[in-house]
Amino acid sequence: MAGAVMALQAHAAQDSGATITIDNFTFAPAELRVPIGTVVTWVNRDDTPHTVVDSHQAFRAKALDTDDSYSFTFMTAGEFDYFCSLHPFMTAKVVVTP
Ligand SMILES: [Cu+2]
Repeated sequence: MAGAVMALQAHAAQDSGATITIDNFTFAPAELRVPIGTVVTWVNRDDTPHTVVDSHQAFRAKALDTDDSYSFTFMTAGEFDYFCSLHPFMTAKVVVTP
């Protein structure tokens, strides 16, 4: 049991990924802080299609159906405001730290 827990922690330390869940017309977390080089994956858990569009065109996902996902690797520090182009009231932010 202890070995399994340690293996899981080792995997998490090597994995430079983060996940944002889309559900009930909401991005969660609303603000995600990650270091440069992180692969951020958005997963649509809603029963409605959503998109992920950066306000400054850094990235743009096509419409994601239920359980579809989209990944983007952040190679620049800064604040990335994004929204769903189908429901522009859905807004959130990724903060990339150097
Ligand atoms: Cu949407």
